[in-house]
Amino acid sequence: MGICRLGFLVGLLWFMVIDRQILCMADTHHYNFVLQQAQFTRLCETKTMLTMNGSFPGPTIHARRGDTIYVNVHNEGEYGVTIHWHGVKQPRNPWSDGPENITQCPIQPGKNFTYEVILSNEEGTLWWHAHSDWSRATVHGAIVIAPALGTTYPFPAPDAEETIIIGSWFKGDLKAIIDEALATGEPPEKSNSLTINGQPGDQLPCSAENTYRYRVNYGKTYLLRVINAVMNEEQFFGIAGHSLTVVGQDAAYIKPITTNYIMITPGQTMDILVSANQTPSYYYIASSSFSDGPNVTFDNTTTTAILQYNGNYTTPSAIPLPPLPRFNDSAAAESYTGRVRSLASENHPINVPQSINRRLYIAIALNFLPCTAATCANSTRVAASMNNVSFEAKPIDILQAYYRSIDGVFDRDFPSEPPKYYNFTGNMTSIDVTTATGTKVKMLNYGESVEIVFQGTNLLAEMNHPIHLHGFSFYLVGTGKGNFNNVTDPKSYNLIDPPEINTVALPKSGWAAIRFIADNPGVWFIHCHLERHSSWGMDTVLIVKNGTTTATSMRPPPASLPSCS
Ligand SMILES: *[C@@H]1O[C@H](CO)[C@@H](O)[C@H](O)[C@H]1NC(C)=O
Ligand SMILES: *[C@@H]1O[C@H](CO)[C@@H](O)[C@H](O)[C@H]1NC(C)=O
Ligand SMILES: *[C@@H]1O[C@H](CO)[C@@H](O)[C@H](O)[C@H]1NC(C)=O
Ligand SMILES: *[C@@H]1O[C@H](CO)[C@@H](O)[C@H](O)[C@H]1NC(C)=O
Ligand SMILES: *[C@@H]1O[C@H](CO)[C@@H](O)[C@H](O)[C@H]1NC(C)=O
Ligand SMILES: *[C@@H]1O[C@H](CO)[C@@H](O)[C@H](O)[C@H]1NC(C)=O
Ligand SMILES: *[C@@H]1O[C@H](CO)[C@@H](O)[C@H](O)[C@H]1NC(C)=O
Ligand SMILES: *[C@@H]1O[C@H](CO)[C@@H](O)[C@H](O)[C@H]1NC(C)=O
Ligand SMILES: *[C@@H]1O[C@H](CO)[C@@H](O)[C@H](O)[C@H]1NC(C)=O
Ligand SMILES: *[C@@H]1O[C@H](CO)[C@@H](O)[C@H](O)[C@H]1NC(C)=O
Ligand SMILES: *[C@@H]1O[C@H](CO)[C@@H](O)[C@H](O)[C@H]1NC(C)=O
Ligand SMILES: *[C@@H]1O[C@H](CO)[C@@H](O)[C@H](O)[C@H]1NC(C)=O
Ligand SMILES: [Cu+2]
Repeated sequence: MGICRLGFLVGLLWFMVIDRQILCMADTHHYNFVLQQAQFTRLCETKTMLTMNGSFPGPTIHARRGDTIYVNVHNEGEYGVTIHWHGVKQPRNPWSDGPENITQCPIQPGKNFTYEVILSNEEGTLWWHAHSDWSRATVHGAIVIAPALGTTYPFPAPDAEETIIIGSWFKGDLKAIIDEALATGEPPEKSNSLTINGQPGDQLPCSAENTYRYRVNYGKTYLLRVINAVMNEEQFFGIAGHSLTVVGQDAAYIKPITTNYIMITPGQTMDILVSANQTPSYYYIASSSFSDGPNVTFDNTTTTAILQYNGNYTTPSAIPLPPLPRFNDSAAAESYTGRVRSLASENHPINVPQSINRRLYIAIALNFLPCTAATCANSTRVAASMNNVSFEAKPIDILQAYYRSIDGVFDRDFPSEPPKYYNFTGNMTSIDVTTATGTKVKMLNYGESVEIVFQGTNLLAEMNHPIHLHGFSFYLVGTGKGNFNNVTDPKSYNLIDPPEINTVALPKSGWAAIRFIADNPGVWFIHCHLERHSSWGMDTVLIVKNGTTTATSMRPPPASLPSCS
């Protein structure tokens, strides 16, 4: 029994005398995770791949709001891997955040590392995933965060709940795919199908028998925790014949949205209520890609699962599919995304910075660079950048280099605005498609109110990009099309109930403005969550300096961090 439960019993007594104050200390949980090779058969082929504990998706972590979770990760695989706890803010504790060579070096085969995953105000659904090369395709799982003891959901309690993870299936070996793409300078191959809870679904070859089925009872309501773990594609998702009531995103509650489909980017999570109120039968749960760039190769499969009512009825001869928007329907994606508002209630308040100390304007672009290695397929290679810097990882983590003042690992001059202004969303014929390269970080003072405007560009290919920030959630105060106008656009900001999220869908040739308080000292990665863009350098790092007290400073490193070879 945890301290929390003891506290709860005492609290119950107090409950009667003290104004509903249930004091409840956070609980701790311990998990053992083992990275290991395992065999899987999908799409008529068998392959051996890296997994957590032999399962795909990997094990679910359960906790309550405010708890701390210790996860000992033991690597029995063939190469070094790190794990990231996506959306967990990790106050003062970047040591356990996980991105490879940003906050730690990889856990090498035969070694282990215990992550201390510190929850604070996250409540709902998050996920964990490997954050080394492309291993996250097969190494990921859910983090389910229930309300703190003595509190409830801000909506009628569901009769049951389930985790729905949308993923990617590659027939080939993930490490070989990305290693080869980076060596040749060519775009990596696309996945062979999307999956729901590890299964392609019966629209795809050899997949009928194991299609994921979720059984429901007529008249009950279900909470679906939907996670997009896909590698390179944003998703449209829906359930035939059923409306979705979205109540949470990225582990923060939102004002309920009733819709027939969602658009969910890699990295995002959405909590959705579904009432089983239709004629008992079978209905497809389906997901297909939203990819609005010109001539972009993407996984165009539709993955399905079956929502299957319990009862005595004739098995339908045809199962209905939900009508999802077409793959390039930016308007459908943006209209769904534009509806999201924070719950912003008394029990779930928000704290949007109203005045700003620090402004960053970051242009996001795809580029070409000269390809000079012997392995290059062409004289150019595909690259990507933020503010005209294509990020390059180093063989030692930035956090350690910062903490131990090791010179020569990173530079502190990541630009606060694009080095050259041009019509970012216009005709690019005369714009230089190359980019600088480097390991540049942006330094922030503790406690600053930060606004970052991400600017999508039309360089090589305009498209929606899911931009993820580690160490924080942020308020999405505005989005728009075209070039950001720093005089007129802020006038339309939502400073009342903007969504509090950790991954923002930056509209195609548009902009997105986010705000947060830099109250988490540490080293925090920012990157596009389309894995190929991140691999090409669409990344940067924020370093938030210590405040003036211990409670506003980074914690010291744990005893046994993986060593850098
Ligand atoms: C993972 O496997 C290890 C070793 O078999 C086991 O001790 C641990 O409980 C498993 N973890 C989960 C979350 O299933
Ligand atoms: C984990 O690694 C530590 C050294 O960092 C070692 O002492 C310990 O035995 C390892 N635990 C397991 C389960 O391998
Ligand atoms: C897309 O590809 C086609 C055929 O290769 C080409 O004609 C067209 O210009 C391309 N469109 C863009 C926007 O790059
Ligand atoms: C998906 O794309 C492939 C080409 O990569 C094409 O042959 C196929 O018809 C497309 N399928 C669908 C359902 O659009
Ligand atoms: C199911 O319904 C059929 C016809 O409506 C009936 O014959 C059968 O006994 C029912 N089975 C059960 C298990 O209720
Ligand atoms: C989407 O793609 C189709 C071709 O597959 C094209 O006909 C249509 O114009 C495109 N729509 C938009 C909004 O680009
Ligand atoms: C690179 O070269 C290969 C053939 O070697 C060709 O098929 C491909 O289209 C080229 N890619 C680019 C981006 O030029
Ligand atoms: C990270 O550093 C290790 C050395 O500890 C190195 O082997 C690995 O290639 C580096 N990873 C990246 C992405 O640079
Ligand atoms: C930028 O380019 C777009 C698309 O061509 C155009 O509509 C817009 O007017 C241009 N903006 C400026 C300021 O030139
Ligand atoms: C883009 O600019 C080039 C030259 O600057 C011009 O030749 C071309 O017609 C323009 N394209 C569009 C779509 O405006
Ligand atoms: C607004 O944008 C212009 C360039 O368009 C830039 O020169 C100026 O510094 C910006 N002002 C602020 C407050 O960011
Ligand atoms: C920040 O504060 C921590 C704890 O007080 C201290 O160990 C560390 O040296 C300080 N500086 C940096 C750069 O982390
Ligand atoms: Cu991430």
